[in-house]
Amino acid sequence: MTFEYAPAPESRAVVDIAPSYGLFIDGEFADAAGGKVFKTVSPANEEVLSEVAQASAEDVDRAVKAARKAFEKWSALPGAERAKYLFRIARLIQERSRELAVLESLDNGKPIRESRDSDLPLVAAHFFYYAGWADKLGHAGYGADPKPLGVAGQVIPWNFPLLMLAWKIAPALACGNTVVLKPAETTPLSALFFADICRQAGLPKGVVNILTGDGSTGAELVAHPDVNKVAFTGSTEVGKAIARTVAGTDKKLTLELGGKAANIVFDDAPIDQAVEGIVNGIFFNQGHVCCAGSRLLVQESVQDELLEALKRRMSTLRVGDPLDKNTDIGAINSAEQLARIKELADAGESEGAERWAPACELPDAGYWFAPTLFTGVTQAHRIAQEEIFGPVLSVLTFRTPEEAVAKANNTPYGLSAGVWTEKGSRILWMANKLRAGIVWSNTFNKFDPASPFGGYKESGFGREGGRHGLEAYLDV
Ligand code: TXE
Repeated sequence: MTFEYAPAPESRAVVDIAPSYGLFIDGEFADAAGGKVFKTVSPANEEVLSEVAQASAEDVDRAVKAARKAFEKWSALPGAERAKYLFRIARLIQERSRELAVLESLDNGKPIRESRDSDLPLVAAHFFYYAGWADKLGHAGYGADPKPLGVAGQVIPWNFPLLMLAWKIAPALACGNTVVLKPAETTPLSALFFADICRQAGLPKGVVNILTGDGSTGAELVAHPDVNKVAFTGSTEVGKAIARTVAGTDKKLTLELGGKAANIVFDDAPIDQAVEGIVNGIFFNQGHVCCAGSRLLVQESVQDELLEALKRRMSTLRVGDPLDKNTDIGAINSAEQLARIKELADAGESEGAERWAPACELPDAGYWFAPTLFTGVTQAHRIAQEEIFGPVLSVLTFRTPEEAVAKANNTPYGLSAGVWTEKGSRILWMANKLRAGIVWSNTFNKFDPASPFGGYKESGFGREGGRHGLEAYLDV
């Protein structure tokens, strides 16, 4: 099936993208020492968006020194003064959210409807929320006068570039730390735009430093001896490597890693509502979501009815131009990620699961993957165990709540889960039994800056968001 929809793209002319960007160190943009650069492309058509500096070890050192110097004054400011800067940043994000939403969709490939209606509002909300804490840290439950840790080295992924930046930077600054942040190599642009917002907000020099670069820059940053706190969101593999680097030092560490969430549907759940939740759970942001509901566990008695409704709904999803307001599923972020998704989907087929996708025409250029469903999946299949991080749903069945819990918990991960049932007592029972940091009921992918977020097992440790998120940036 092909879809015809009004071509009403949010114009790319909304945002000015410079042909090249430097590193943001000590309040100034500067070329990388050694002059290395890399290109960032739009995954929707492989167009080069800009050329960005690749930070070297020398740049990392310079940024950490700038952050260290800024820490003395920043940490000594009264909390209410730090709050003023954070409120100013939050308001500037709101004022410039149209530009930022377009930039994010161009660099990442996500639908403009999502960057405009989900990412950007949450980014601003995060800064507002933590601005509110800056002068109330003595009331956070960590003692009368908790102290900031110092310089935070933060490494973030490409799936929610600006939102992950907000999750990392807002609490760090509210608590009085200074920051050196490295965005992912495929999505550096919104972080550089944010650097400009920091300047516009009058943030003192060196409080926020942005180093673009690849994994080697991230590795230099987390290993730097003058970094006091490391915060990482990304793959479990790199998270483990970072944990090894940090082990034996006095750095504090929080890790937000992968997931393989179960979305569990009981036979008494309203089917239409559950279908919407399942679709949102796995196809939001092309499935590039650590808490994505990538395994559907459906009670056997409603399997046929649910799958029929789900396939009908999947057939209405529009895949295409991220800047088109009607698009539901945008581009896969990179050729590497597309290859990973393809490899796992092929493994699903070769291991014996049944593959289904609605007919949809994918653009010729760029990186695309149709929304895909696998039935007949067993717990041993790779697509039931490994994070695919793409628009691919694996369906398993269960008969009893106990079986649902056992299957849901049978992965190395423990980030999130969803429970669909009309029975309140069952929701509470399930929430206690599921080894997942977040359990949604009769909804999915709901976020709020006041709610702590984080996982069990190989999904990492530490919590971001809410009052609990302050603890990662304070000596208590
Ligand atoms: O992640 P990486 P990738 C999962 C998802 C995806 C897989 C690989 O399953 O398919 O990871 O994605 C920086 N020291 N998630 O390769 O490499 C890197 O430059 C320090 C889940 O993109 O972990 C980038 O800024 N930093 C996840 C960031 O780490 C290093 C989100 C993430 O990249 C480094 C992303 C090193 N040695 C992927 N090597 C989630 N939890 O949401 C790389 N980096």
